Amino acid sequence: MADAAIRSIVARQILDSRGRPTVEVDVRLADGSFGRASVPSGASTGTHEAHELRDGGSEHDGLGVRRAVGHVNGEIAAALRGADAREQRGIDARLRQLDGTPRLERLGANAVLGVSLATCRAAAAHLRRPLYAHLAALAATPEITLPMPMVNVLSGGLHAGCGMDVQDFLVVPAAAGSVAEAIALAGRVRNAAARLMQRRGLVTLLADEGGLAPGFGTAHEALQLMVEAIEAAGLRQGAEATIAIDVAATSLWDADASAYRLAREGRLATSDEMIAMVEGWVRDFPVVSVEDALAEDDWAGWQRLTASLGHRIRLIGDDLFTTDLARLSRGIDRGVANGVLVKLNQNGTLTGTLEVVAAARAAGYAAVISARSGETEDPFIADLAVGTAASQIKIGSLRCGERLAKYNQLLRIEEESGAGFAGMTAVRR
Ligand code: 2PG
Ligand code: MG
Repeated sequence: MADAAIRSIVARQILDSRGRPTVEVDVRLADGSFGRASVPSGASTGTHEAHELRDGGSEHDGLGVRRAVGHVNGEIAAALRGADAREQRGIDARLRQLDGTPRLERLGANAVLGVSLATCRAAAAHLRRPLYAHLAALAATPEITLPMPMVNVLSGGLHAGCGMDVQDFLVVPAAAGSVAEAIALAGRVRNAAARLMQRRGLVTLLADEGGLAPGFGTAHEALQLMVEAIEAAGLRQGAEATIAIDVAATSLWDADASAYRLAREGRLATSDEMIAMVEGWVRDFPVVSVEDALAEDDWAGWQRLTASLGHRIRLIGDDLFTTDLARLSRGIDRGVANGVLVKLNQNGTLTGTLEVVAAARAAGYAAVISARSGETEDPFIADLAVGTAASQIKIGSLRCGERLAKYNQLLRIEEESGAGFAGMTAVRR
């Protein structure tokens, strides 16, 4: 067996940050090199995502992943034994072929992705390269950079029980000259927001991504608090700290009513009313980026939204594109959005994800690497963001071990790689 040949693949069921089962995979090569990776899971998911295989039944409320684990330990391990771990493209193609369905429904995208990522780590160990450097080689990235973090401050939607209609309000620390500075500035804003909430008698317990959940009735109130927090942190809004929003509008879409249901506001909204609402935010607040302002299949609305605001702010497609090359290509052809949210488990393989980043770059779309609301302590996406020179990264708030694992990895990479910081260049239009 050649040194980089896969000797063994072992999967197990572990828990994610919501205490739900997920897949962890260990890959060992002939020379002893080792790679381990685990798979995240979303709450506000898109219909077109790769398939997460769950067991059903009563254990773990039906959310067990023992079948996916079984597929790794059985069929996948047998098929990949002896394969060269450095050949990521070939490994991922083999995994897709083995599954045989477009959305990895048979083996489970959670099984396939775990193997794909653990193999990449094992290959990096074999090559004695940091993971980000191996990823840069796989992605043929001309020059690696550190991404601008967009840090969650206020949470609603499916990430916070007492939900606001809109899912995420994030701070983008424009004045930062490095990741370390960005984290420090964002931390100041987040802490200021918590103090302002406490002063108003609001509970400051944490939502799924470590953000605060004030449960406001309108986005306007949340944006007002964001601006107050920025100023209380001693920063000038717009110049030194800006705001990003993830509406996660797919979860607001009410198919029966054929409209967006803003439950907290107590009204239904058409696509054009949603667009008008976003236009108002951009007019009144230092908003530089809005994700999923409309639902995953509202292509006509997305076209109008992009025509109205695409030249002023980043419009990012998450559930819209689901890190899928065909859907992103369709968006690029139709002039829809100008950025793509990149989530490994929406795609199902590393190679497929890198293809999406490459297509985005070729079209001048921003690539924003993102965590899921259900995460593990695996920091893979920090290395992915650097290795692909992604302009932004979205990890959640500066709380919770599964989030800090990624922020801390960015800090380590910044120190050891000497790579430059992307800053606001790709965030601002
Ligand atoms: C999103 C993500 C992360 P989830 O909507 O962008 O915030 O949420 O993982 O629940 O899809
Ligand atoms: Mg989103």
